[in-house]
Amino acid sequence: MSTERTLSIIKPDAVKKNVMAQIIARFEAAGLRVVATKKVYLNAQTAGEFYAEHKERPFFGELVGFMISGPCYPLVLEGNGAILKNRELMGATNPNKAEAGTIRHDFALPCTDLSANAVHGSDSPASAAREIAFFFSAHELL
Ligand code: FUP
Repeated sequence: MSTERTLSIIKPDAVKKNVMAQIIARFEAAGLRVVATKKVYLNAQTAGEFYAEHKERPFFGELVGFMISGPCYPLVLEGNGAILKNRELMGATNPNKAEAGTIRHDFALPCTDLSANAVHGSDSPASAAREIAFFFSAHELL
């Protein structure tokens, strides 16, 4: 496994629950380093652009509405095999199906709105590159 960078987002539900530090502690305990972060208020345009791949899906409107319901914190994580490691730490998309000990199980339950699943994580090297560049400029990543 090589050193990789991936994008995580601490989503508005986790920010509201005040569990950001606990989530970041999970990344650090797993050997991932926070290279950059910032507070972001997405709007309908930027949230729609970020999730453009889901534009035709029935949940798109709900997902965008949720992502603009409060601030979120995108994070660039770096470490050995960071993309897969982050996905494992997150757990299944649906928190009701996520294994105990994963972020989504531990911080997104009870969950009725699937969009409110605590974190986002890039799912491939191509997504990671696109998503990191979506939020961060080169000089923020030095
Ligand atoms: P994930 O990579 O696990 O975040 O999941 P996806 O990229 O498939 O989905 C992006 C977001 O859309 C998820 F965080 C939650 C939301 N979603 C729904 O609301 N309903 C669905 O059926 C699937 C995803």
